[in-house]
Amino acid sequence: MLASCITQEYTPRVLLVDDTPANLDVLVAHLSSENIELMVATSGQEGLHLALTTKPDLVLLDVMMPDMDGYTLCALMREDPMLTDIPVVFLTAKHSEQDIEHGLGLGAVDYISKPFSMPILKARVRNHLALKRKGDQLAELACTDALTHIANRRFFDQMLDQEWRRAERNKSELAVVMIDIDHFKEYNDSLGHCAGDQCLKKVATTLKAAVHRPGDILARVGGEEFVVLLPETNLANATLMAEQMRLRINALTMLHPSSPSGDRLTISLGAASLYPSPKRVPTDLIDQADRNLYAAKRSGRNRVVA
Ligand code: GH3
Ligand code: MG
Ligand code: MG
Ligand code: MG
Repeated sequence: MLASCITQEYTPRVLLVDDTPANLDVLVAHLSSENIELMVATSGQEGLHLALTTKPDLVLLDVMMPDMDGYTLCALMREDPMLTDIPVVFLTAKHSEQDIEHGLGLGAVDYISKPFSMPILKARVRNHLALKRKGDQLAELACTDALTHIANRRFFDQMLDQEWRRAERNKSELAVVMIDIDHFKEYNDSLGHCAGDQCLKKVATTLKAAVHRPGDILARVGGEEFVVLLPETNLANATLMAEQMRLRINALTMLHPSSPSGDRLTISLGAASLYPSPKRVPTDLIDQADRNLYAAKRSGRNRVVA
């Protein structure tokens, strides 16, 4: 799912991992004056668990811990796609040149040796959090359609790939619905490009309202073309969702004065589903939905073909 870090109120979260409770107490006492939500773990294992479940924006990590040392935890985080973007700062008594080189070599963004200056630690934490936020915002922009603010084609392609592999592993069915606005060229020609843009926003919002399950993804993949990715969904349920979308757009009763088929804005939809296997590729699914969409267009528009 697209996280929204651009527009939402934001309190960064920092995970502190240290096996010595007194060290954690000092950090919590000083960092609690910052606009930060703090979480603490007293072992490497607990740190890994909290990182996975809470997705912090920064980890301050001790090195010497009995169950799993900080170097190991940092290396595990770098290898895990869910954790690899979370910056790690080592905060440790180990201060030799080799220690620091090793820690930074594991992908930590910073290495702070004890004893350290609390004001400098705070300044570094602020800087790392600001960088993390910029990175998150860029990542979100790269996945978002600028006009409608739903997912874009890049994000859709990534998710199709990911869900394809997941469905292949789980032997589950994967469905898509392709959606295209009817006679949109005429809409633009008669009402103007600005009205066309407003219409695209309204259609995106209306389609989005029909997408309820957290794993389902609606994206704008072309000028007036949208697609919904529906994991673990059969053709009957995909068709049902497509029909609900068609009805929601009909219910808007948006005027389309130059439409060759009536005076209201409508959409055509093509649904398809399959069980991913090594003999097939994701474009097989998209191509089938596309063929059904064009069958819907040829047979009169404002309809679903599955
Ligand atoms: P059909 O019912 O067969 O789909 O006909 P159509 O006119 O909708 O399809 P066509 O592909 O001929 O035209 C699509 C139009 O969508 C052409 C283009 O001007 C318009 N369009 C594409 N992207 C945008 C956009 O970002 N904003 C606006 N306002 N119009 C767009
Ligand atoms: Mg320790
Ligand atoms: Mg089109
Ligand atoms: Mg069209």
